[in-house]
Amino acid sequence: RNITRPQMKFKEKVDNSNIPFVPKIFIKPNATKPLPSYFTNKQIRKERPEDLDVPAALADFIHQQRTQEHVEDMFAHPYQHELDHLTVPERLLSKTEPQMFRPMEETKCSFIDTLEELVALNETLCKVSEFAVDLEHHSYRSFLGLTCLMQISTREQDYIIDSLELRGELYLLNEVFTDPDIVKVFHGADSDIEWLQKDLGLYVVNMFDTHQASRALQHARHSLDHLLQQLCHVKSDKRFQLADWRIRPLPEEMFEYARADTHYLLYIYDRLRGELLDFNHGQPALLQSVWHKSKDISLKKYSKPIFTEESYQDLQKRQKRAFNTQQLSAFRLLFAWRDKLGRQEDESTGYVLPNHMMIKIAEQLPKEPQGIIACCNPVPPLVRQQVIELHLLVQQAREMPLLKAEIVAQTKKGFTPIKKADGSLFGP
Ligand code: U5P
Repeated sequence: RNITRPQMKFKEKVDNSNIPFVPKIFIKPNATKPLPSYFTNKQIRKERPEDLDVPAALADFIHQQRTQEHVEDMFAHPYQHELDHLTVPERLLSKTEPQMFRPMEETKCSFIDTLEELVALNETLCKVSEFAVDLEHHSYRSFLGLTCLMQISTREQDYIIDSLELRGELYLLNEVFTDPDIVKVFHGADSDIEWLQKDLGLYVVNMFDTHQASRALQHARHSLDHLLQQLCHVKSDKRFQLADWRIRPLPEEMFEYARADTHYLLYIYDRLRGELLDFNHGQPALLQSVWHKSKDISLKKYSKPIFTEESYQDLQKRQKRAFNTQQLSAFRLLFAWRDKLGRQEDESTGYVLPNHMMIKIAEQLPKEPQGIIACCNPVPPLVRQQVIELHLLVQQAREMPLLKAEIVAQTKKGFTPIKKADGSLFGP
């Protein structure tokens, strides 16, 4: 099935530049400290050099145009102050009777893909004291990834929000997401918090992470599946976890799967709060620690992958094999090529050229373009399209002089080093 790229319809183009991520926020509901002028003043924002290749340009830009204060504002967590001063109210630290979830069959589930529906949902959420949230994300056909769906459940109803369609409007939910009187329940929010910032400009104040609760309770396993089985006696299947969530209209099965992720979560939250209190004979210390851990996760800041000349090292260090000078050179060149093309075409680096193929090319240093193709199965479309360019990079790497020890090692494997006209030695 051919899925049209959702990025094509985004009103605000995706920013894959090497400029660090700046929060997408221009209104700050529930502020106890106002948003810095950088975000509210359109004029200042417009001056951002969107198309420049940084970090060099970023450095210039910082020096020329901004006071240090502006720069700190730009990269700070917009709700740092509110989160630092958040205290857990008494009612959330004391024992309450768990409220049973409603049977799935009797619960309404709305699909939200218009601004009107979103505004109505926001109104509904303003009136509740807690709701559950989860996201589905796609990371293969996009450089930075795409938040495709947001699931929300109240005690009454489930909602599935098309966060591709409403990408530019979902910031409206900051009104409830940052309201300290409304608890937002997540399971394993680490990635969710970053995705909310990256795609939707959303922040969370007053969050409870059931994954952190499960850890504090030293359960045998900390997955949502496990909690669903233990506490709700429902069998979940993770068949669609890695499905392509960009697909529209959303198939019935995926719709049902997505809603189950939040449908039971408020009940699980109730039960785990009870367990955390029981664990310490009614003392709230352990429960308090889960609120704190959850707050720390809310304080996480999304940061964009920034390319530097050293970026390749992380991946290279994870390899067991030792590259010689030429192989390492090829690896660096391929890594830089892949990063550049991924940003330009808005594709993941894994789509442009998967790690194992990149390593194979660097290792084998094919003499012919056909040899590069032979390292890849199946051949990624952009590799096929740019095989001449790739071949030039491999050739460039082959021109690097090998160290004496590397030549000796190669000779032992049956290769004969070649002496160049200038006397230096060449590998095979
Ligand atoms: N996800 C992964 N790998 C995993 C589990 C989840 O990439 O092993 C991503 C998927 O993109 C999925 C999203 O859409 O996390 C949310 O997962 P869940 O919270 O619905 O389980």
